[in-house]
Amino acid sequence: MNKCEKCCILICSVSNTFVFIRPFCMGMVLVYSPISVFQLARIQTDSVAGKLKELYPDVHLEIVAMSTVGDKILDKALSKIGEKSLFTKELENALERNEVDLVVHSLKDLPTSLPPGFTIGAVLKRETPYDAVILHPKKAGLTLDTLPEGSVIGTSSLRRAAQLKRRFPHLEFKDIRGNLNTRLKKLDDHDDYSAIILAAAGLRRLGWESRISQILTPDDCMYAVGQGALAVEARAGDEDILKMLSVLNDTDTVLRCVAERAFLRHLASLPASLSCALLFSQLYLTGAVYSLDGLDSLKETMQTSFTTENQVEERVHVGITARTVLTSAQDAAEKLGTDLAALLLHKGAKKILSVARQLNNAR
Ligand code: DPM
Repeated sequence: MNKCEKCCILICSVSNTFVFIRPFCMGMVLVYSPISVFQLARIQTDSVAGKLKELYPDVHLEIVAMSTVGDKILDKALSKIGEKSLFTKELENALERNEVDLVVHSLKDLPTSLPPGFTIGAVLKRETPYDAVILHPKKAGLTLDTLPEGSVIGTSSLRRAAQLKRRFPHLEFKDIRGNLNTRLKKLDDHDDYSAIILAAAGLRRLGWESRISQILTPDDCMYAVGQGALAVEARAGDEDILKMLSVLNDTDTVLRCVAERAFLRHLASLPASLSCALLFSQLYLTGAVYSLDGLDSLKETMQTSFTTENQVEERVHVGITARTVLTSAQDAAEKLGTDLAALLLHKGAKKILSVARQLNNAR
């Protein structure tokens, strides 16, 4: 089957699973049964595909599922796997071989530096970046504050456990593995956990919003870099595809995520978390690092303002090529993230992070 120059393929991934979408020229008939290994990955792919179809009605899409090395390590917490590229390598290989043209990811699962030859061509409008509490049905009506002493909360995120331990010292935190469906089942079918913590965005996309009993604001738990935003990866030299993708960019989300990813890249950290707001051309970034026991922490806030200088250049910021967003604003956002990380490092973040790293390796 010939592929039109302007046609492309999307791959979608969320932590464990990846789905490809292949758009073909108008008039080409496709018979393909999409396999959805992981429901959330498929939903995210469909949403990006839907937007592309609206913008480019002549493009036909095909969805293919693919699993990766990371996919097969189900018995390990993400924090222990450490290497985010385990979830992206096979997909990038497929991109490189021109078998596919686009990959849809949860931005927070993408490393802050991509391998040469790849770029994030679009960052879509962020859903809520906050974490959410899902209670065991028997605990209905309670909150993290009112759950009894010693209640067990399930999370494999060091970031969540470190912050929540500090904020709610009467609770215990235990690992919980598997994809979101498995975790909900583990919560509901047994009495091991009183509640679990998951990203509100993932729950919303899956249509499980009704299970959210509490949204954690940054005072309780700051979120992960890029949480809630979808990113589309492509070949860095693929002009046609990058042009197609650029219209999907959401300016606010791009600027916030550039600052967040610059912060993480400079910190190269474990439980780094943050909150970020963009108001009237002012970008505010609060970043923090926590020790795993939740006892030690450092938190700082910085802000920057954007000039309105009308300059859009081809430049990559922390792996993102956002052609529709002012370069000067992206430069300022990247500098804000780097400066905030440098400030935390100057104040002693390194010590907290190296202890956190050792403790995590020993777990
Ligand atoms: C990353 C973390 C987790 C995911 C670590 C963190 C949670 C790991 C776990 C980097 N990726 O947040 O501190 O609980 O074992 C992931 C989810 C989503 C994307 C699920 C979730 C959906 C939300 C989104 C896993 N990746 O965080 O509950 O698209 O941002």
